[in-house]
Amino acid sequence: DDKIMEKSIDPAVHQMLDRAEQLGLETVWDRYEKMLPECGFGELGVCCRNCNMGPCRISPFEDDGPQRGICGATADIIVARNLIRMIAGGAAAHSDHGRDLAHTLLLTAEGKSGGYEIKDEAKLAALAAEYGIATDQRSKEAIAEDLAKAVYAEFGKQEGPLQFTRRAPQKRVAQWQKMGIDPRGIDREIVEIMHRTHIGVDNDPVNLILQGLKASIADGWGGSMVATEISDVLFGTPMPVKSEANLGVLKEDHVNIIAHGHEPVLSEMILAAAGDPSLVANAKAAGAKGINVVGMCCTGNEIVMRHGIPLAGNFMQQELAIITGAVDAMIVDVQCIMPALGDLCECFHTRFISTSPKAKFPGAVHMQFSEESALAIAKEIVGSAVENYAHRVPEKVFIPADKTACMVGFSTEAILKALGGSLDPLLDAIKSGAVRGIAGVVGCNNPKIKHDEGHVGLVRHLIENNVLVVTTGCNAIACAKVGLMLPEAADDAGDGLKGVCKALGIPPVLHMGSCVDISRILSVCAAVANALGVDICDLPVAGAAPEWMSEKAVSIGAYVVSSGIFTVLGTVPPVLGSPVVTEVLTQAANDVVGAAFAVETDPVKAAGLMIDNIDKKRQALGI
Ligand code: NFS
Ligand code: SF4
Repeated sequence: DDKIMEKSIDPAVHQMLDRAEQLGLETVWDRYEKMLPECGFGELGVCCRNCNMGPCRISPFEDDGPQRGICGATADIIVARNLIRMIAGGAAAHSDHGRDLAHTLLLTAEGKSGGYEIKDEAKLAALAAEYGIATDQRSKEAIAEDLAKAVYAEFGKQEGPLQFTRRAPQKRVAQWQKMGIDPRGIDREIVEIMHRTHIGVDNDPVNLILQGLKASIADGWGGSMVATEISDVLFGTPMPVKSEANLGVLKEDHVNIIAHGHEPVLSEMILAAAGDPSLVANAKAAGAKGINVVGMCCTGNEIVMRHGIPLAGNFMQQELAIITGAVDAMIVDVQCIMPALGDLCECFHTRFISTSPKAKFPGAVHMQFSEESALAIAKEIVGSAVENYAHRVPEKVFIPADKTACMVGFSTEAILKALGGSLDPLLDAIKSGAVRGIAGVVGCNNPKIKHDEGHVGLVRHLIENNVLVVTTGCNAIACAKVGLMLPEAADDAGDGLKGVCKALGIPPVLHMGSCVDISRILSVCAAVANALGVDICDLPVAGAAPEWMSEKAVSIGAYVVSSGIFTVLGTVPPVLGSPVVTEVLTQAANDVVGAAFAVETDPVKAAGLMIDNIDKKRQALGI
């Protein structure tokens, strides 16, 4: 019906929402509607619970209601504090993910991990060189041990700099230093946000925001970059690979396992375990044709990039996957996993399995994962899924047919390879105008926006206007589902971009990975800027998060802008209650970091803002 059609552009979602309605099941869209109208104070960012004299909230009407919190905090102070606490949450999530990878690398180097190996020695050597670690005549384990310890130390450092920040052009680093936002230790910057936002500490909105930017840089050029680079060392650097995306990748006649969450440390082992001959034999003995592992959200991005494992869907589809009745196990680790899954799994045979000591869920069976005995535990988990296949209720199974082919795996290294080994062909295409510029389009889904419409509408408009799109996260999954990640999609692009894509055999929308892999986008931008002898803020590039919702996305937005890249947000951040914070983010940031935010909920208009910015940069470069 019409109401369902309004919720998403995805036909698989329409069918599943229809199915949910028939079965009387509630989803994120229903809960969103029940929540309306959402709290106006919260929307403006003017409520504070940072101490127990409150909670306080500032009235948006100057002549009616309190204009200060009980401690005297103004709307500007409260909004700034709340915003940077969001950055702290996001930076902590990404960075703790990075820390887990460093830990796994260390265990692997010491021979203590239960099944991991060092898969990319070239990357190991390159990173070792970056850290000044000797590689001559040394075993990969010895090099990896030094690298893991050096990377581990980045988190607890008291004084900077963070090594990977030095990939940024010198001008950028100098600007960060001038503004006092060149991060020291990753953890230190996050802790300092929590300190400064405690009652009675930092009460200057601009000073607060600067600390937010500093912590966000420690995320993008620190924790996230660590997560990406060490994942590549352990699991291999992604190279182009074909796969499929959408709920149709579930198979009626297979044991279906969804790996959902974020850290490849778990999903890589689940994949390894699913290939175990005795488990496959068990699946067959139970009447299944085999074991079908598929991915969801960023874990999905990690394993599709490295192994071509299909993507079941993005954030808003996690409940719908359960409603297919065909999922034998939903295996999760951390981040973006809805606590609603527990109740929903109880309506089906699906086993909801949590694995991280950091993330337990109502209704989940907890099978704690540990790196030391990774493969053994992964086999137990997969075994539990296989055993559960027998409990599947055939009448409850409904899998939409929709799935779309995609080509993914465009790491920085893969892009260089596609270009023939150097950035020159890309730079030439940008100079000639065939490629007008590059846009990073990333981020979540959010029921405030018609599912995937923000993503796809924006990306289509960009490529039609010859802007090459690089993407990660749930945007990448949205693009994969509509076929934008096929070389043939070049036909949907403007003539210039189309020609370049056809010549190189690449799609106009390049899948660069999970959200921590936005660090890959930063590395590419840094390399391009360094090749041209300019700063990142001089490049014809722009960023967007059309349907963002998470604190991680706030940190991402902050570090992308801090890196000098103009960024458009498609959902309104909770800052409009503060004129000062709004002005700083949308205007003054230009003077501080050479870029700023814009908010535009209309995807075509948002693309227009990005294109205008790209054109301005081209003009300034004289191209
Ligand atoms: Ni990113 Fe990935 Fe998706 Fe948003 Fe969540 S899965 S880390 S936060 S919802 S893009
Ligand atoms: Fe209210 Fe100030 Fe306490 Fe916040 S810190 S709850 S504004 S008194």
